[in-house]
Amino acid sequence: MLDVNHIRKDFPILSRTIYGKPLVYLDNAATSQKPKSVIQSLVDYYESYNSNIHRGVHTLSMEATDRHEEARSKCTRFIGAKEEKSLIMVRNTTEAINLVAQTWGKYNISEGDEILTTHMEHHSNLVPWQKLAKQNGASLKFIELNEDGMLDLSNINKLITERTKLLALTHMSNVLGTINPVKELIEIAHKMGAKVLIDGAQSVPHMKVDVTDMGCDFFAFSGHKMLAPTGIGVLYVKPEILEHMEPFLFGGDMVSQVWDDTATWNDLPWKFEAGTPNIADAIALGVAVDYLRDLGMENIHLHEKELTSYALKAFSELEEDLTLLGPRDVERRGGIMSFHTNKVHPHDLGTFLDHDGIAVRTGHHCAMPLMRSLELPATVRASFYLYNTENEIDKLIASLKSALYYFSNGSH
Ligand code: C6P
Repeated sequence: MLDVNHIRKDFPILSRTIYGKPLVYLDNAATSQKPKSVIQSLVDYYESYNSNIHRGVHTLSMEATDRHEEARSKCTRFIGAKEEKSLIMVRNTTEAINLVAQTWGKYNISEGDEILTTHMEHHSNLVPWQKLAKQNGASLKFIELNEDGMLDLSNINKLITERTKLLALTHMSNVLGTINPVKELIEIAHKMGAKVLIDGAQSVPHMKVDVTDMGCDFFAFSGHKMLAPTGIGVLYVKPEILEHMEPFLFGGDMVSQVWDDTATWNDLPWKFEAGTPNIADAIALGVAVDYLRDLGMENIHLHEKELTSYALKAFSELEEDLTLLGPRDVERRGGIMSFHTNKVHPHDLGTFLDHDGIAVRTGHHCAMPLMRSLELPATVRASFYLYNTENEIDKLIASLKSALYYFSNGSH
C-alpha cells in the first residue's frame, strides 16, 4: 500500500493554498504534479552538465548523452519493451501519433483502406487519422459505445475486415475513465492483418503496462501526466516495423552521411530524432519513472482503484442532481470521473470548486465527437493520482453539494 501522507511531502505544490484553502488537485488527467526529485533533476542538468548530446567529446556532452540514453532505457523497461531502439523520444502523445500517421501511415494506408477507431478518442488519436485518410483516399470507421461508456464489441468482427489497415484505440478514456480490452482487440485486429496503435496517455501513469505482452504495434504516451515535465513523450514501435519506416523530420542527428543532393539515415532510434532533443526533460522523465517504479505500479493502481470505489459511492449520494459518466465497475475503469448536471453549467461549477481550492477540468476534454454522441456541450472532470486522498474526495463532494445548493437557491 502507498503511504500517501509521506508521498505528498515529495510534491511541493501540494502545500499551496488557493483562495486561502489547501489545494485539492484533481486535474491529473490533464497533467500531474511533479515530485522534488524530478524538479531537482532539471536543476542538476542545467547547473552541472548542460550540453548538447551525441555531438561532443567533452565530459559534459558525454555525461548528458549517457543520462539521456539511460532515460530511454528506463522507459524501455518500464513499458516492457524488449529493445531500447524501439523507443523514440518525442514531445508528447500527440506528436507520437502524428509521427506514425505521417511515416508508417503515409506509406502503408492507401485508397480504399480503412482506419478503425472509436468514439471515445482524444482528438490526438483522431485528427491525425482524418488527415491521413484524406491524404491517401482511405476512410475512417468507428466502434460505438454502449450505455455504460464501454466499447460495443458486439459487431467487432464485421467492423474489422481485410480492408482495415489500422486500429487506433485509447487504452483508457480521458473522459469516461473506461479501460479498454486492448489485448483482446489487438488479437482480433492482427488476425485480420491490421496493425494496432494504442494511445497510452491515460494508462501508463496509472497501471502496469507491458507492450510486449499486449502485442501492440505502436504505443504512445506523454511524460507530463506521469510526474515528468511537459514537452517529453515516448513512441514505442515494434522493432520489425520501425526498421522499415521512413524518417519523420529531416536535419541534424538523424543522418549518417550527407552529400550535396542526398543523405543516408542514422541508426535506430536516432533516425527518428532530428535536431537537438529535449534533453533535460527526457532525463527528468527517467527520474519520474524511477519514482513510479519505487512505489510500484501495482500499488499505485490499487490506491487509485480504492479512491475510485470511494468516489463512486460518494457520487451515488448526489445521483438525483449529478449524472456521472463511464462504467460503474472499478475493474473496467480508472480514476477519471466526469459528470454533469442540468442545474449548473460545467464552467460555473468548475469556478465554484476553484474557490474551494479544488482544481478540476471543465469542457469537452478534447473529445468533441464523444461529447456530441453524448449530446453534452461539456462536463466537469475530477481525476485522481497517487497523492490524492479520500479526504480530498470528501472535500469535492462537500463543495459540489454547496454549489448545487447555491445555484438552486442563490446562497453559499
Ligand atoms: N489529455 C486531458 O485533459 P498530449 O497533449 O499530447 O500530452 O496528450 C494528448 C492526449 C492523448 N490521448 C489521451 C487519451 C489524452 O488524455 C491526451 C491528453 C489531456 O484530457 C489534455 S487535452
